[in-house]
Amino acid sequence: MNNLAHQSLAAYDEAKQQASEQTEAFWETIASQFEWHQKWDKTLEYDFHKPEVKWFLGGKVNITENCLDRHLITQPDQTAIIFEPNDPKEAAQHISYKELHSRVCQVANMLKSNGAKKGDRICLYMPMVPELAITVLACARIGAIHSVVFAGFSAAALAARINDADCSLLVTADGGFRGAKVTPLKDIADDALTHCSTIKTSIVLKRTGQEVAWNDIDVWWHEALEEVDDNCPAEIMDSEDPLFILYTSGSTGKPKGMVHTCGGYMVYTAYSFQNVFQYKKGDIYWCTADIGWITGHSYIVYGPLAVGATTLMFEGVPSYPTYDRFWEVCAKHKVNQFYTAPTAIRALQKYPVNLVNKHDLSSLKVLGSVGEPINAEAWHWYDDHVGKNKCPIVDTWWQTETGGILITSLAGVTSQKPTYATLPMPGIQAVLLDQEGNELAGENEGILAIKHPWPSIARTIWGDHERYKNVYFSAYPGYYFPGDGALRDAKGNYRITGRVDDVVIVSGHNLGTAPIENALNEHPNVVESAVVGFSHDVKGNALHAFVIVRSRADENETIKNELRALVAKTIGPIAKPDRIQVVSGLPKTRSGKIMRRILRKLAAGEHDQLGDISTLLNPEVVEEIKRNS
Ligand code: 7RM
Repeated sequence: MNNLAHQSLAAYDEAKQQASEQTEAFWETIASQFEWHQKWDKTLEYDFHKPEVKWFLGGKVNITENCLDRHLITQPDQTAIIFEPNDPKEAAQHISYKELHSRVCQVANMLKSNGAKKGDRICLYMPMVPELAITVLACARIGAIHSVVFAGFSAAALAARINDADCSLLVTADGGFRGAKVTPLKDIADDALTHCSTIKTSIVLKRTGQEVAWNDIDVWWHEALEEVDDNCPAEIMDSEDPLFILYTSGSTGKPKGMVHTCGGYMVYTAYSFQNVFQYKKGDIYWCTADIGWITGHSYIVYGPLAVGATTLMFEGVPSYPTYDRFWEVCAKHKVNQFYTAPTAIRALQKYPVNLVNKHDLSSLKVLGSVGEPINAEAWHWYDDHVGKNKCPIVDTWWQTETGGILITSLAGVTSQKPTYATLPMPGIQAVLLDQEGNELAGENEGILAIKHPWPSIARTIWGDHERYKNVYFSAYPGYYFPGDGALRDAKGNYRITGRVDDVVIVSGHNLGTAPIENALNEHPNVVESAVVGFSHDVKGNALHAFVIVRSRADENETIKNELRALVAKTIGPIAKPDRIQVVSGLPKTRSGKIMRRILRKLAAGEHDQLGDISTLLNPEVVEEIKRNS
């Protein structure tokens, strides 16, 4: 397994060269280090025009044998999962590989005895407890396709996802702890199920002990588990059989069920985990994401377990019981690699730095960032106060659709550059395109695209291959189009500048909203901003800027004039927003991404057409924006 790792710049350069000159041979070498029931007979078949991508064709594999069984021989007593509960007074749990294997097999048998079989879709609506990771793996064990729905989503969002994939089984819990709040998961699931006809059984884990209503289809987890043993041979899967569906929001309302498959996903998540974080045997690795997101799938569960790592799962939130919980947990478990999101860093940065400094963070070796561009201020705060300027920071760019990290530095191996994700991983052919789809050379700015498939690219959108083609392969034929813009320095380092599907045409000029936001954010009193277009009699479209200022006292005409001047100076007078609205927050998804679709509706005055806003992190700011517009 350690042959996956490039531990020096020379080894990295060599891998990169091989991966670009003999891409298939490169991935064959990596893939050979996993356990296959039968080796593949063709490495890659693809056509981005169709589009179709298949890796390791004819290979037979089960990802759980690679994440569990093979470690039983080499390190049965090694901790696989450390569980840190929401309440710091509740004891942490350490689950060894041996125990995890046994519990996964038991749950797999429980799913089977409740009717699940290979190819069935199973919806998981659960809190961040070990049983969630165990159920994910149990599905994979029996070849059932898991669809994890983040436990912060509403009944309507859950029902839509269950129905889209015709799930036959639901696994949920009575409730979930998150900070001072208790989420009534079973109540929400019951509500959702009144709109779903395909669910035959709902298995309910007892977590909070709260009272719940009981229906004919409900089964208690602990009772069902008593009926089964832990002997469950792994289902032999084809490389290209679906492993899971994970929904991601699209620019239209309906979520896209991205489909990932067994072989390629396994190979790429393990390879990227090993190399990006430079994990060493015995290290404690912590990714603060929720398993409801792709980051949790790839870099809490599958990637780390595939390489035999110890992965920490945290049930709570960074602010509970106090704003130093992250640092307290790092010190308590002697975390070596810490991977979080810029939105969390920015939130914690507002509190006295003593909250960081009072904890012993000397175990930290590597810091990671994911989910959105990391601004310079947050990058340096993270570097200075958390990493004490001795931990490399990996700024990892990737998507639900890419399955794994595509652009990043490798911790301590390749150079970092603040606010830059830096270089494409070996085997990843990133390019910059202009609006017409011509490749741009050298130092430049443009639309990010990927030229050649990598093993963990999503294969389709569940039930809608046409949409998969339209969204990712039609704008620039022959390329995978992720929807992000980027700039590239003379050394080939990429800085992701933001989404490019938010282009507004003002008086015939194409304006990316991301560079305008960057200009607004340069103002010392601006914390964050979002710019959207609205229709305008004369210009066709005009710009509406939503701006969060450092202090409400800064809200006056002077700052608005300064902001207009700043945009005019940085981009040009044409980019000056017609409207600048000071707000206390921006509507965000639970993973911290600004919901521009909602801001566009607000800017257009279409207050009644916002759709379901209950899945937002902060639905209350929408009300505030409405009141003040
Ligand atoms: C992993 C994840 C994907 C979108 C992507 C970008 C943005 C993610 C970075 C980033 C700048 C980064 N999956 N994004 N990572 N932007 N730098 N390091 O977040 O499907 O939920 O979102 O997130 O816009 O297209 S995701």
